[in-house]
Amino acid sequence: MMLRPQDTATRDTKCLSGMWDFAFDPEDRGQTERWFTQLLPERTEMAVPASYQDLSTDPATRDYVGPVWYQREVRIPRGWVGNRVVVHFESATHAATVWINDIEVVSHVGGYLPFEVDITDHVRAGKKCRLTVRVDNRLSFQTIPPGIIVDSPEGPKQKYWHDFFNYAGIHRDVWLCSRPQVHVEDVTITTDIDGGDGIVTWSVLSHNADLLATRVTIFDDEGNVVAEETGANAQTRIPSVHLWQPGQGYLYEAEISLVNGDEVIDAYRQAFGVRTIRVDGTRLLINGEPVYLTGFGMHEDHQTIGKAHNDALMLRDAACLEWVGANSLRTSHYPYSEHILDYADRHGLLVIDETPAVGMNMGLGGGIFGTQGYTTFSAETINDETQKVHAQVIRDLIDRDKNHPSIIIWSIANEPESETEAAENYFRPLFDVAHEADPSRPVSFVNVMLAPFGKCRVSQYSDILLLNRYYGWYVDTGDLAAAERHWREEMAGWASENKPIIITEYGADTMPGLHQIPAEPWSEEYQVEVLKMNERIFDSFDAVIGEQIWNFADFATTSGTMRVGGNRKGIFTRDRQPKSAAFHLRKRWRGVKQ
Ligand code: BDP
Repeated sequence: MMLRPQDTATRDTKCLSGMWDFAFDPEDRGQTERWFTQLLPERTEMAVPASYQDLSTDPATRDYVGPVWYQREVRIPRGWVGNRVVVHFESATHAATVWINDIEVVSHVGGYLPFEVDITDHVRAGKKCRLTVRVDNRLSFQTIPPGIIVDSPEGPKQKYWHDFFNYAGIHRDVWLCSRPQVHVEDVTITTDIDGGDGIVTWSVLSHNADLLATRVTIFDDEGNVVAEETGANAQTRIPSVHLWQPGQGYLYEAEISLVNGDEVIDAYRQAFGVRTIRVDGTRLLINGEPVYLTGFGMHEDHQTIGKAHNDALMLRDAACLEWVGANSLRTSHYPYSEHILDYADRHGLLVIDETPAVGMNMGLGGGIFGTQGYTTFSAETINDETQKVHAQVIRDLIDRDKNHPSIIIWSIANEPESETEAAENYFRPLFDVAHEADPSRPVSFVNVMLAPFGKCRVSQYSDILLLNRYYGWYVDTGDLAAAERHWREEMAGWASENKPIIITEYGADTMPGLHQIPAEPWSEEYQVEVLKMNERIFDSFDAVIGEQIWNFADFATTSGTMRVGGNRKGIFTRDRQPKSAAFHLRKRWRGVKQ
């Protein structure tokens, strides 16, 4: 339950991004030595937002395991007297503790979702305060995603089972916000269609507003009022509604006001789109019409800034998506910056929104990551406590993202172990958690090749089948005839389930500039051949309603003999230039499939 920082008639924001003081704390002394009470010892400078790993040329920075400290001075604007003052973090990876002057005000675990705290009692309008944040990049079996720390003579090493670099730091903007003492705390908007009209239903939660009325005014995208209604839990009708459609992200805005007669005590604006989502047999219907998804699993990953959000780089990604004809993406393998979802809302991109539950499969990658020999689900590894954290991250994700029309499916995990009884017991309740938190969208998880058709015990709970398959790469490497035969056999099984199927990963590592005929793995030609082989299969099964290639762009990973400067399965390079496969896709996606 948390609204976004916003400037309205009753709310102000001040962005705290920029240069901060920064210090490593390899011996974890900062808390006992009370670093938050003073200027950080041995401090350097750090940019916020950014991952700190790639800003230095020192390997110790890149491989650092443990807490780091961020600090800056903040002046509370003098006009904020009488308001609540809140500090809001869009994300800090993976755990953070925050102090205002000498007082600890909040701790949060989970690297990809926002948190905030009301600091009114610790600050004064017009005066300065010291803001200190301890950010910890360590993963354990009780974090999502999981990892383990291995001690060594050189110091601790972080191991994990997911295939992207463990970037850390303050990755998104930090905000100082003001809001009235009496204020809106949460809003949930759902929509339906009745003939040509839109039905908009909302539920507004407020703090201390018992004596006030809740007024909801709905504006179209030119700012005209199209409906107005009073009530914290109410409904209204938009006559001749402009629907939110794939490729045409029409947005309305609801202004939620707490009013005392004519006086507006608090105002918050929530964008929304009017659209419906329904699964019907093997079809996914948006506004009653079947959709076919084209696009990618992506990463928040860029040169130098790592996992930080940057609007300019987002626009370049968006331009590449549009150029190649993608109408969808998956936020593999964690919740992305809300600004990406806003973009998707405005442009009608379809989003599969994923939790950070990745690398929960000890059958996979142990060889690559050098961490074999664990059991995925056990009292000592991924256990009941992890499951509680996982349930909470599902709730928090849905709470943050529920009002985005672009989100059409919740993915509760990527490629977990799913062929065992332990996996079934772990996941069954998590599907309920997601359905309870949001009855309006399909819930799924991404199935891995180790749990093929007939073996997977978790996909029975999915509303839509999301499959990752590397025929022609990790199996039948270089043998596309066998790959096609095996893939077709397996697909026939899944297609008999009478559920829609989206292939959420397929592809091949490709070194840009490596050319070979006949095509062999790693060449640009082979990547094209792998796509074509997959497409022949997708086009011959009616139940396949989407194709998302792995990956949109090359990205950073941990070191490994199968990773050449990171994962090279991108259709674009890490600096967002096309490989040959991009031209093939552009023809396919901008032609027949749309
Ligand atoms: C899948 C994972 C993805 C990896 C990909 C690969 O879901 O994170 O990057 O394979 O190996 O197992 O390229």
